[in-house]
Amino acid sequence: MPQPITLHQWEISPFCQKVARALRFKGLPFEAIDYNGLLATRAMGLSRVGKMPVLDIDGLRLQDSTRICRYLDEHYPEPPLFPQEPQQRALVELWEDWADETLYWFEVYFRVKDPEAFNQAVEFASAGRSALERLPTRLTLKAMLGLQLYAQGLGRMAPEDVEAEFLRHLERIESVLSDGDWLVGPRQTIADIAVGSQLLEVLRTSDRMRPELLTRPRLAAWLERI
Ligand SMILES: N[C@@H](CCC(=O)N[C@@H](CS)C(=O)NCC(=O)O)C(=O)O
Repeated sequence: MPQPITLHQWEISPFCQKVARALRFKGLPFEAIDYNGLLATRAMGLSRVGKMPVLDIDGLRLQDSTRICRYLDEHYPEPPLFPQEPQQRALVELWEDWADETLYWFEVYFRVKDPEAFNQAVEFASAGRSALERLPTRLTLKAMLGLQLYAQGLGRMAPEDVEAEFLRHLERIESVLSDGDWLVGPRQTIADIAVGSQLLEVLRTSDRMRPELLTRPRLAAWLERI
């Protein structure tokens, strides 16, 4: 009998959403466990790295969305997340890495710097837990994300410069989509899922950036498809 698949997650994490989308793309049923409120401390013990997502599958415990998606493609090949053709595969992997390592920080930036978006993040991260856990959750999120943003560099930039860089990224995606429905090749790949998971979270939380995402017609239609 196949073992159940368990996704350990924070609902607001674009990396956890990326894995959930990849599992749905493959038609693999899974259970998601949220580590909201003070349960977040337990998430640290799930893997050596301490970050989420973590996936339990086939008797293994995997950490890191990129490694998880690669595993899924190797063991559950249909439909493929990565193209077979080496050049296309390299492009897909570059998009995925760019989404995870660059675009992610803009998502964090808009979440932390916009008070409404931050309140919403605290609500999501406290769902299902005692009201007493809301304040420590708020303080931890603020300190952790604020510190990471500062260390990464975006947290020290002028807001108008961060926004201008983000809009340039959106323009690039809009340009690439003039060539077809998906970022690389004729089919949806992990490139679309990784980039889309970051941008869909910005769309959900940032009142300020939402119009920028929705007024670029090819980008808006592509987000709809994801
Ligand atoms: N490269 C990792 C990044 C995962 C990641 O940064 N997850 C965040 C949540 S969005 C996290 O667990 N942060 C807690 C920490 O940095 O300790 C992946 O793709 O899974």
